[in-house]
Amino acid sequence: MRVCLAVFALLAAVHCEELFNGAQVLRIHVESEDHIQALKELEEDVDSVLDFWSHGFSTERPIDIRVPHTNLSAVKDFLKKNNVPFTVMINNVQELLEREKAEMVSNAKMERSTKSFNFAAYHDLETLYSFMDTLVASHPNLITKVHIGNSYENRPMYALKFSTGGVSRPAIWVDAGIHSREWVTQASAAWIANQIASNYGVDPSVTSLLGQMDIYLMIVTNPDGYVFTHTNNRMWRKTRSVNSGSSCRGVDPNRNWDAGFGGPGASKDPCSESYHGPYANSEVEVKNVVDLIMGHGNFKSFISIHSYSQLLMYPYGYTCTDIPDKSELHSVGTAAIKELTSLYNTIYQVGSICKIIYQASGGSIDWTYNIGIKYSFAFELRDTGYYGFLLPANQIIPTAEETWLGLKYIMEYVCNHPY
Ligand code: 0X9
Ligand code: ZN
Repeated sequence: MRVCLAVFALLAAVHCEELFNGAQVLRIHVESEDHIQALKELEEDVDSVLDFWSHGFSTERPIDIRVPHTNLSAVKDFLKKNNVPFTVMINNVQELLEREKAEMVSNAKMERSTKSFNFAAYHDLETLYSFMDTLVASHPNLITKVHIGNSYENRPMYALKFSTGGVSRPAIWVDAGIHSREWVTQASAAWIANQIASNYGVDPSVTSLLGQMDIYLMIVTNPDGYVFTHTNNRMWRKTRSVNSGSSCRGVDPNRNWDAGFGGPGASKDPCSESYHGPYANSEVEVKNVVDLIMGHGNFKSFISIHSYSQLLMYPYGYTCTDIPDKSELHSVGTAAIKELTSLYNTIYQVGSICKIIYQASGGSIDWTYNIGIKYSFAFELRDTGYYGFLLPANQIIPTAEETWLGLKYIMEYVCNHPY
């Protein structure tokens, strides 16, 4: 359901916000090939109405689907008729959204009066961007803001570059928020940026790491989508580009990289949440990162942060064929997760994208691996689906803290294993 407000200023503008009253998230437990067939039928019939929070079907993992109130009884009847077992994970999506919004409003008030940035809260793009400026201003010898280009809707895209000198030093890339609705990723990345800045010169391992390598951290990799999640639709995942010949907007920016582009695990339907786009790198947000990586030429590691599911993955996604470095990346991943889990006992799984979740083509880390960036990983942060993308803000800091331990392990390993 959409609610539109007419705003009369100098020009009349209409602002519509998507509401999710009575919408539920159903968790489906696929147990057989018949169940998979039934789900495929459901997906084909109503892909643009249902929102598959997990893409690709397997008996290994549950499948979470957001179902609008109006389709709820039909979908439940369909599942029952086909004997597909399911449970209700989120009873009323709108209720969670309203709680989240109320917290953001009261936090913003608090931040205005105390002139501070609260890491335990979600923020809009403007606030995240001004946080970046403040951080850069207070660490001018360590951090620079690199403008890597603009988004489709012309918003600047910034990476924070942590560097203690040198020319084109070996570097590590970390990005968050390429899927805009994965809010805990942008929020954790902000905390991590601050952590790197304040650990430099204090924590010997961070100090020595930055003595040898640079870190590039992009907190908001899909700024248009992120703004849209605040203004119009909290569930927006894709970019905001116009698709010619369709009224549906946006491309899945994690299906748009030049690795197995257009293959299995991506959709050719512009209305799908996993639409791969007209051609590889069609999305300027992807192209800007590709150009930065190619232009730099000395990235040794590329780490992409998503949510949710609590996974640490390595290539490939577009094929289930093992990569040549599988055993090394698997053991690095396993050791990284051991660090992560040690803090709050958050349980993670490690594996290749294709084997651990589903086949997904056109993903970022497959492309970086194929151009020679061996240490390519993707995280899926908390949780395992209780809140899914709507993780309460009081879990931001614990999520960021544990993720940092995993990340730091990978960074140190990369630093100690030059290639
Ligand atoms: O489907 C995806 O793109 C990722 N899952 S999510 O729920 N965050 O959308 C998994 C793919 C991971 N692959 C890469 N990051 N390359
Ligand atoms: Zn994602």
